[in-house]
Amino acid sequence: MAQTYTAKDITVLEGLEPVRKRPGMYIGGVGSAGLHHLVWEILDNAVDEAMNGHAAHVHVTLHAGGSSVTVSDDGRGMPVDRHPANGVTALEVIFTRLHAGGKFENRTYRTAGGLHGVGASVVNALSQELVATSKRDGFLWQQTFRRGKPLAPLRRLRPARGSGTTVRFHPDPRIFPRTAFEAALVRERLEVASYVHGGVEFVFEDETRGTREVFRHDDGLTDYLARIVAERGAAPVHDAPFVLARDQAESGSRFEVVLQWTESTDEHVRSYVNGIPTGSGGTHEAGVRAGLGKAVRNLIETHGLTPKGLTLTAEDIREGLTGIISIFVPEPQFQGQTKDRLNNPELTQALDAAVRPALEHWLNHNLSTAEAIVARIILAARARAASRAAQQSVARKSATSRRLNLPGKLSDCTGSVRGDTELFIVEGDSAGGSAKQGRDRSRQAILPLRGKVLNVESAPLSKVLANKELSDVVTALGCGFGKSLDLAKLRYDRVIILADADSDGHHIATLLLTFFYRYLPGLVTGGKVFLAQPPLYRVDIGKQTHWAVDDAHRDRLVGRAQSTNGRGPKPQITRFKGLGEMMPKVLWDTTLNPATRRLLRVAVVDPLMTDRVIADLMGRDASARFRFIMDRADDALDLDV
Ligand code: 0RA
Repeated sequence: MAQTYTAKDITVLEGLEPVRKRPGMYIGGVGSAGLHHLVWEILDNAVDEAMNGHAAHVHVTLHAGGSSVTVSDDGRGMPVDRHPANGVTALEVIFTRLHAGGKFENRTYRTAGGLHGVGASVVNALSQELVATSKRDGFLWQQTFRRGKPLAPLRRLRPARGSGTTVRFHPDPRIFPRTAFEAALVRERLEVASYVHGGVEFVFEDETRGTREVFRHDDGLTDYLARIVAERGAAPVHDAPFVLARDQAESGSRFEVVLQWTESTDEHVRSYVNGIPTGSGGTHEAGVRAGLGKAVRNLIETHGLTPKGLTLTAEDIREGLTGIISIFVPEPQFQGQTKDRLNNPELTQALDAAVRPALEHWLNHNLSTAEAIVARIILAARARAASRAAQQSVARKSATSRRLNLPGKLSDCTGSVRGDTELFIVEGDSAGGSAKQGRDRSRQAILPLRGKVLNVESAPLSKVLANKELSDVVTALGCGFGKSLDLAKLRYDRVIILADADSDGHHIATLLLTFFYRYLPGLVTGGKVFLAQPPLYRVDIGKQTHWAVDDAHRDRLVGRAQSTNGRGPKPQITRFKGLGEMMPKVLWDTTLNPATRRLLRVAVVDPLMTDRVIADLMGRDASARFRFIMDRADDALDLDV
């Protein structure tokens, strides 16, 4: 028995000799990446068992000292039966025969062509010691190897319930200059695996630090997406993400795609192939992008949402998109210097063909979500148009000065109090004068604007950029605009439009809001824009003075005075012609003082509706305006002409 074993042993050693001679051919190198390949290789076997539904737990231990790892799973256990011809157990074959992996290791998906996916025998060949334990058929079975060579035949240890596989190994210091594993790398790999294989529990026990972490996400990629969106701090544009999972039995591949649009100005898509990140993307990402673009364009076309004069590019459609693509294929092909780009050509077509109809269907069945996404895309297109022009203008200006040149008309706050600062954009120079005198100069800045602001909705871009009043506003805000808008650079905590309480004032506020929404949308959606509420009437009742913001407010004040005072003093009502008439002290008391004033925060409740109303009311097409007015004619009760 021992004799026959020795004879067989020699052939086995011959089998693994090439691995020890040229380890780089099998694991890429003997540096840190090669060393960690050993863990990924053993881990992949356990994950595969879980992925196929046979195991629910994968447990990884980094042992004290850092140079030994144990991977165990509660799957079916490695087979221990003997091959009828040579009497060698299946377990021993798995660890001693160089093969491309596959049926013995039960692997469906190879993690990477050439590098990993070489099989447990390669890990065994490069390990000083490896102990394989299988629980199966009512017993615990174990075999120990040294540098790929069995120390003894497989031993039946003791009766045991259940099933599973445990592999512990120490990399060979004769092969690897450094044999200590990095806990952070292992941890990261397990965490990603817990999202990519939703429902499987991964435990990482790090004896080098005495920590134990459990990773488990029953909603897999959906959980991962929620985490990425939260981490990136980008508000989602819609609640539930788009989720697509497909099993393509005939090609042996399966994939999952989750997508969510956010307010972020960039696109963030992560992709994985067989659980391995594909940092440089590849054919799977290309397929998802193609299908997604077509689905969104079809939706926009079907519902007639295309804005006039605006072309939507593929980048506009994907601005703010956050997504994860995870695909499993039996024969992945990688390319690129770091081998992190998937190159299987058939996958582009397969993913395009799956994503397009599914996403289109989802959008059509979630119309409010679809509208929010389309509004986000239109916003991106407008910002891109603005930024292209802004870049040209910046290029022109940078020749003269690059530093922040605050407009001469701005009376900035002194900044003696940190935080909680406000910029008042004030209609007219005389009102600006009152505001300057009445303000709290430590935290309130005043920018007076002369006359009507340019209507950016119907003006060509060249005119918008050349406009002095608007460029003063942008300079004072300091946060850029268009695609280069950066709210973190905003110089104030609040931007407050202070215009007269009459129709001219409303018009000016509308023009400014149009400018903000089109060129600095983040300012509006970020809740930074407010409307001051200056009074329209002064109501004196005896010795008391009250301020009314509109007619209804005035009538309430008068009515209250008459009911409480009976035949008291007759209220004296003064209508302000404009803010300029107001004494600085009065302006402070009624409009500027944070303790007593009222502010309206500008919010966008329905982006698509907002886009349409601005386009209709402020755009060049007068018939849209006419329709809007006629539709609402019945609501206008008191036309004060
Ligand atoms: C081949 C056949 C069977 C199990 C496995 C391989 C197996 C391998 C590994 C590696 C790590 N964990 C594992 N778990 C299972 C058994 C097939 C059967 O029971 O019918």
